[in-house]
Amino acid sequence: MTTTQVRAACPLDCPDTCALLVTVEDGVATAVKGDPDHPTTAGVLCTKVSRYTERTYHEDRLLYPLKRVGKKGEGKFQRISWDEALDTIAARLKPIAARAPEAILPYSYCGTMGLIQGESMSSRFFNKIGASLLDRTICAMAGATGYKYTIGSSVGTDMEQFQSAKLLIIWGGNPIASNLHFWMRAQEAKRNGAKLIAIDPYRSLTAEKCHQHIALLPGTDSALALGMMHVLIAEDLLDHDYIARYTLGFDQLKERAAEWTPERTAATCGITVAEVVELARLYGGMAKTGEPVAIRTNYGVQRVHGGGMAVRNIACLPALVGAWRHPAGGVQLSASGSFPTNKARLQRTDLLKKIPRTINMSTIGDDLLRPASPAFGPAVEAVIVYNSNPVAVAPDSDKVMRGFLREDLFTVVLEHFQTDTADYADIVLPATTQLEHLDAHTSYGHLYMMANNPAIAPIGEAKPNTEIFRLLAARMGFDDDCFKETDDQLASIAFNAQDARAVGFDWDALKRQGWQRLNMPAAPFAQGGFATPSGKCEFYSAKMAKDGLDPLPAYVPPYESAASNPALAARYPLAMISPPARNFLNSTFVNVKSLRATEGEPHLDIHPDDSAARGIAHGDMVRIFNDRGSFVAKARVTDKARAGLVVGLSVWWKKLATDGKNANEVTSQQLTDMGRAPTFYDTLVQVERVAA
Ligand SMILES: Nc1nc2c(c(=O)[nH]1)N[C@H]1C(S)=C(S)[C@@H](COP(=O)(O)OP(=O)(O)OC[C@H]3O[C@@H](n4cnc5c(=O)[nH]c(N)nc54)[C@H](O)[C@@H]3O)O[C@H]1N2
Ligand SMILES: Nc1nc2c(c(=O)[nH]1)N[C@H]1C(S)=C(S)[C@@H](COP(=O)(O)OP(=O)(O)OC[C@H]3O[C@@H](n4cnc5c(=O)[nH]c(N)nc54)[C@H](O)[C@@H]3O)O[C@H]1N2
Ligand SMILES: [Mo]
Repeated sequence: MTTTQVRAACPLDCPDTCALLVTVEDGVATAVKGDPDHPTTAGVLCTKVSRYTERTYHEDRLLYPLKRVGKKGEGKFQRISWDEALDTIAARLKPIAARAPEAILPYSYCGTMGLIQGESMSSRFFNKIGASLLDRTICAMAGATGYKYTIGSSVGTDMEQFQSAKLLIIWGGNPIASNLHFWMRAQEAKRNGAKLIAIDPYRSLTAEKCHQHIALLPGTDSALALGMMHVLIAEDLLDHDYIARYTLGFDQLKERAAEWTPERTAATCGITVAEVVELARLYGGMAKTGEPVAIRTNYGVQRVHGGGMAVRNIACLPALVGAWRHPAGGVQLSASGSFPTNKARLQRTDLLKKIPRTINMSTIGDDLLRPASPAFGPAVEAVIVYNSNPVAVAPDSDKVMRGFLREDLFTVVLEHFQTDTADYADIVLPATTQLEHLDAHTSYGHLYMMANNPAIAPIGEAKPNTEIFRLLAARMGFDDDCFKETDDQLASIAFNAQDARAVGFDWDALKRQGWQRLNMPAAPFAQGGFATPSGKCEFYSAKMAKDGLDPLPAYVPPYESAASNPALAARYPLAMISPPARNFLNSTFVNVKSLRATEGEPHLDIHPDDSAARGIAHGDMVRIFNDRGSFVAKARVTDKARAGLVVGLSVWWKKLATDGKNANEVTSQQLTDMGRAPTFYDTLVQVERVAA
């Protein structure tokens, strides 16, 4: 028997981007372990990825191209050859491409975060056609935009420093589930005497383990940050030197923050005055004595109307107290802006003859149903889905489903499994998993460039996304050289070796080593250097004013809450959030039996007061509904959900739920204040017991 160890990287949409060691015995991957030498992975993997071979060799893997023989959504398919699949697709796309190329739409997200199997050959293909561009907003765009206005780019506290913080505010994140290696460092900080505070409407696994949990109303984080600013300024818990040198607009901010008394803040957030005041005193007070105070904010705060503003306001706090002076101080939302990637070269944006229209992936429900019009352009006639499962994950799911049901829509899905979305495809193409293909990775949680070597041969007739788009390009008659580049050639230009941060990047070396740290300073903004127009942390943003936004930190209330929409709340009195379940990665892994067994079935966490008022007992099946739709789940009566809030951990495969539906039946297509992103956690519902 020959046994080898292959260096790989986790492809999942998670900040941790772990370095993997894959054991291969006689061509079969038998184990996936975390690389003990990689500083952030430290030999530890989450349960999901330690089961990655179970997913790769799953009996339901798609092994051959398929064509649909039943009705859309029914899930009846028949095996066909690659030739037939590619010919069918090219025959359908060619006339559309000649007549109205924007009627062709790619739909993809982060099933893999790889630079190569993500958007490289696929973008070249769609750019050559002149297809509609896809605005990839579904996850992080609100927060990224708010952060950018304030800090300049997605650069923040280095995750390798958090263990030295003395105060750690975990703001809108559940790292035990979704950022495990940060949590390991948070625990180290705790052992070293740090205080941990969670700000989250739900007592998540993480909030449960922090010293303090502030359970504010969803969508009110921007108000809490303003209230903290009020106290920091009123009690002079400020770093005047840092403010004078490295920030812009303090005087205007002071006026704005004056409006946010602790009383007003507490009333808006649904918490106590003491919680507001003590949080600010602790944060400012510790910073004043030179202790590192850090904020790990995450995407949970920005899936609401004011999501951009929430992140912006939070991102102002470290500059007020000078927390950036310390490597373990500051704030991290995402590290993605640290990486000098060569996206334009990988994606060949120069192939575009003109700039096509852009379709927002977060409103795919409406846009698939939209007829041609001068404002919209042609109706969507063909959609090619890869690295994503929109029928399960996109908001306002009934509309998404109705869009994909359109008889005149030609749908191709590249997948590992027959997902909810694949059920609506005309042609399904089997794609390789991370163990079967090559890739290069950035991270949004740490600062290492990563390489993924293929460990095993493709299973069945599966092919990498890149190869599928190469073959499609040939069928379409595209003979540009860029469609002949191999995955290795693509990976060799993934990072810009001329950039000081990636100096010495060499693909062959990276493949051998698995990972290489970027050259980044330990404390990125100790001496300012923000990538904003002024080079400062912008409390006042002229760019925001130009973009039609309030140039100062402000409070943008939720679309759907008791305070902002009492008429709606009279009918649908409960706020619903649907954050990630620990054993799934969005909708990935829901079909892996051992992981689904741990999550059990779709649940709804509901406070005892709210369940009692509705005659709901623990374990009852309940229907969660609003004007957009409904889904069924099993009630868990628990005070983990504050009164007035219900929580349905997500994202379930619809077809694995008893009613064939999931939480996105009730979420809306309303967009955030910045970044045109979805508002999954800005949803009012009513809940009722389902008759047995
Ligand atoms: N196990 C697992 N890991 C994942 C994922 C997964 O599905 N499963 N998904 C990955 C992806 S794509 C992403 S984007 C990240 C997401 O990462 P995060 O956004 O950090 O997601 P969670 O860790 O679930 O944390 C969200 C938390 O925000 C809380 N929350 C909801 N609304 C509000 C609010 O208005 N204010 C505040 N303060 N908190 C709120 C929720 O209760 C939840 O505990 O995780 C990634 N990692
Ligand atoms: N209600 C609710 N909805 C949500 C969220 C929420 O918190 N609540 N979170 C939102 C967030 S943060 C995000 S990021 C989105 C995520 O939405 P998606 O990006 O759609 O993520 P997944 O559901 O994991 O689906 C990814 C799919 O890509 C496939 N895939 C993986 N690797 C490859 C590959 O190499 N090739 C091909 N062809 N396919 C591959 C997987 O099999 C999987 O089916 O969901 C959003 N939806
Ligand atoms: Mo995400």
